[in-house]
Amino acid sequence: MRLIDQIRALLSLAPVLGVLLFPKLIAAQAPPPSAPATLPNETPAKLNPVTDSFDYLRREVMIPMRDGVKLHTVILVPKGAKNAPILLTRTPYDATDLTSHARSSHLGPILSGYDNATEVIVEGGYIRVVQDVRGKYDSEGDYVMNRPLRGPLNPTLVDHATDTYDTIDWLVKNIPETNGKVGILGISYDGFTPLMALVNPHPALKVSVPMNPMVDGWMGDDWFHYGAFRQQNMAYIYEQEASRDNKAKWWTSHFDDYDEFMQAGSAGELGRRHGLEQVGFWRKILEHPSYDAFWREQAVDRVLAAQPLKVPVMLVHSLWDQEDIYGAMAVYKAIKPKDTDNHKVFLVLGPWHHGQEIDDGSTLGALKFNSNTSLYFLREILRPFLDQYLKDGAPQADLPPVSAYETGTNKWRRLPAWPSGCASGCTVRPTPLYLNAGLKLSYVAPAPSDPAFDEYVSDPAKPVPFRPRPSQPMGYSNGLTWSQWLVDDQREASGRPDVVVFVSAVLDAPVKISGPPVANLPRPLPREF
Ligand code: PG9
Repeated sequence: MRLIDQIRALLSLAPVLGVLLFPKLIAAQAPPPSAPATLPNETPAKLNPVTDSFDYLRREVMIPMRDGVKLHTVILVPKGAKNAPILLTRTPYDATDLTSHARSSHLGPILSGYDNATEVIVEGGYIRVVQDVRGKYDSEGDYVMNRPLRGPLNPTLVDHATDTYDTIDWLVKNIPETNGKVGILGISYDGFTPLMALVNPHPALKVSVPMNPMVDGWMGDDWFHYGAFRQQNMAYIYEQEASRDNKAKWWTSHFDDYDEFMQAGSAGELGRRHGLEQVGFWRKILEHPSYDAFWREQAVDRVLAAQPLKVPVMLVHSLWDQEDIYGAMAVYKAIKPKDTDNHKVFLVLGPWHHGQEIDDGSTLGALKFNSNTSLYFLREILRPFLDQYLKDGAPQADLPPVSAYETGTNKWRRLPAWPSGCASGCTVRPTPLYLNAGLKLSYVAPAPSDPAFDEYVSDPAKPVPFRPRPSQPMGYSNGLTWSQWLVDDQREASGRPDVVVFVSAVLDAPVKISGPPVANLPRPLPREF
């Protein structure tokens, strides 16, 4: 074999020879197969939050109810608090989220937003407690929409009244910084739970503030308005019940909700296309379209009318409440007669949309008020009202039975009762307004010779939308104006041939309309075709 061939043969054996002759050298260059490469994990096995700089303490506990179910409860204690009262909210809308609105070492920013009346809580030095109701988010148990009281609609041993009692009992025994006094407050669904708390209340419950509460879902709160089903709530029902943490989201096939509903043809069909019959409350809606025992027996105004009034209540109502315009006034009518000494039932009527009382109350749509009506409510009405019942030694609040904001004059009125269309001591006389011939609105009743009716053709295939299209979904974010629809400019609809508009003569003096308007509409006379 030539020398060059011998050299080539050796070189071809080099890798093998290398391993045989210099195993250590090879080994040093690459780890043996048994020891995989590692790079230390930079995430600690358990992070210990450092909150020395915080002005509050955060505790999260699972409070056991009488049936053993534990409810997730967030407790926020101002640092250094002693003998501090507790303000409790019980919510189906995620206690963790409601107490984490900002990443802050200060109590105010993390509370800002829904339900919290932050100014009152923080400036008042209250201990803030927010709890996931049974069956939602981090609480255990089963969820039932607006869980009825124990009884014909709820055969179990537990309801929101018992869960509130058990929660308060635990709080006053396990929060050393408290003075043992508890107030409960909240908006909407979270305004429904403060009403449930009034049934067999815990002795430590000293005050309840239901704001824009859900009271009767068929008559006028959320689900129906006097029987007219509010289809836009289908998304809420789906998201609120399809999963414990609301992660299952509703979807739509049209930008304009009007098209979505018209294309489906009916709410039932739209529900079927979303699989909505899988959630219990939708099945109950389908089973109970009329005002039957299912709705009557859980109507909170009826429930409370049958209960003794043991705890002072401040009902907060928004004059333009686009979601629960019925509830607060219905409860006021039901329980006010029990308040014989005028010291237990208070009512606030503000120029707000749903929940605006804890937001900016300077304007509503095109309406401009001369001040931030919400801040006035929080500081001059709610704060003294809560303090007097919850803070040791706090003064008696100088509050009238009814605080009503009078739009137009932009004044808060102190009234003895509601409605009170005139000074105290007089009887309230409603002023009739008549629909006259020629589409005239008048204080004068139509003459017998006037035509008996006006008429127009209404095409069910072209229903009149309650808002200008494109019909936006419900919601408070992304620029949606859902909250303002009760103050929309409706001139666009008034031009439709299937919309009749009655117009008064030009007003020659200011007109004040207060109290609940009552519409007496004769049964429509169907035309024989
Ligand atoms: N009352 C509000 C609501 C309930 C049900 C459907 C839609 C809205 C609320 O609790 O926010």
